[in-house]
Amino acid sequence: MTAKKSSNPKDNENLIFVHTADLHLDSPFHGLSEINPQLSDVMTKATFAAYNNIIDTCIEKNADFLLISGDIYDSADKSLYAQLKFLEGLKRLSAAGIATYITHGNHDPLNGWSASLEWPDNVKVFSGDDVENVFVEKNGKVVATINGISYRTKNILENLAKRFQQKEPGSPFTIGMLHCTVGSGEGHDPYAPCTMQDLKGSDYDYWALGHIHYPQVMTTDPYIVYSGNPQGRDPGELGERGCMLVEVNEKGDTKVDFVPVDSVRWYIEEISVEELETEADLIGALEDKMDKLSEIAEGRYVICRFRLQGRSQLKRLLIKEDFLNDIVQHLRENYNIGPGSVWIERLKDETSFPFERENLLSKDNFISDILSITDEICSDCGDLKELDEPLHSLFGKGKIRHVLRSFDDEELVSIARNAEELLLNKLIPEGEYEDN
Ligand SMILES: [Mn+2]
Repeated sequence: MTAKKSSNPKDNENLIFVHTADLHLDSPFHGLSEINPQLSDVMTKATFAAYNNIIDTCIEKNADFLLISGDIYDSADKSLYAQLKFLEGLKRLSAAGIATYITHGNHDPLNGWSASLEWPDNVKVFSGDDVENVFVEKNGKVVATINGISYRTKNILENLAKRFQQKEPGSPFTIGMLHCTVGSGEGHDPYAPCTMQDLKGSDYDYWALGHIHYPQVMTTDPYIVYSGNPQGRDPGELGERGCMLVEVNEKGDTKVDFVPVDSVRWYIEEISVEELETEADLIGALEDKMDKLSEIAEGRYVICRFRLQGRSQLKRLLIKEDFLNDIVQHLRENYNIGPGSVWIERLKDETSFPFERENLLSKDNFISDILSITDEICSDCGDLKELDEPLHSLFGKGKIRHVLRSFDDEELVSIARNAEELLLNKLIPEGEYEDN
């Protein structure tokens, strides 16, 4: 880092900034448009709505600047519409005297297509050649320094964290901006992989990271923070989403607050059917959960996947053709598009009959034979492969073979277990569930 006379944030005014990343503007949404065109429209606009809420937050909180740590756009060949919307937000910030600092990530590398748009003067896009260092001045004093680097191309596998120079003693509040994978980064492509120690070693005060979509403050000394993406886009991006509001006082004490900015929220909820006996009980339980979600989401749109779990006689109803579909259709018809309403994305049956398997297995009869055979099949790869053969003659034909590859072991085990359940249901009369 270039040596330059440093100073702390000025006495009576704190340094305030907002950190975001992974806006993924104009992310495509599939599957909803035919079932619910209105909600599909809300989803299509949701990434832009979240971005606008971030701009509003910056203006309301009188922030000094906004940091965007990569993946502004969803694809390298970003749409012109997304770029124009993005520019609108930057202009609003600029008019409020708020600067924006941008690093690009794997979804929007510098070598992708960009329209010839002119950014406002106080927008800084970090280069992809090397780490750049910018000083932030406030009332004639340097109050912060920001270091960052963009992705030149998508596949950056270099540990970019090692390129950042160490903070020199006496430097002002120092920020690093990077789109990277800290640690294992489970479920994410390992772009710009680095360790927590790489980041700590630079002695910075705040690492504004992008790439991992789940918001998290990894450590507070120093602050190593993923803001997460400000709008969840599918059931893999659950719960509240937002940006980080950071305030640093004259002593350098730092406060980081998560500010939700999402307009549509995704949930996956488990419902136990153990205490439920009738279809009315089940619908009641679903409606209760939907009311609770609507409350938690504070007026946002909610999309939820329900997973039914546990052992219950209700299973006899759940396996009836179209039983679950009818419930979903009924609850969806009661859905009124509007903030606070809950849309059921899927209702998944993961329940089982109320048999005590261990108990049945301990006996010496036809049923215990069936259970032992299933156990044998499930524990032996060779037996599982044999199971695949007859299934393949069903699914390996015609057009379906283009979409359905052969089953993996996990799927075969689940097919065998389901078959066992159906057999037991046929073999054990309803009244005798409890006695077995
Ligand atoms: Mn991303």
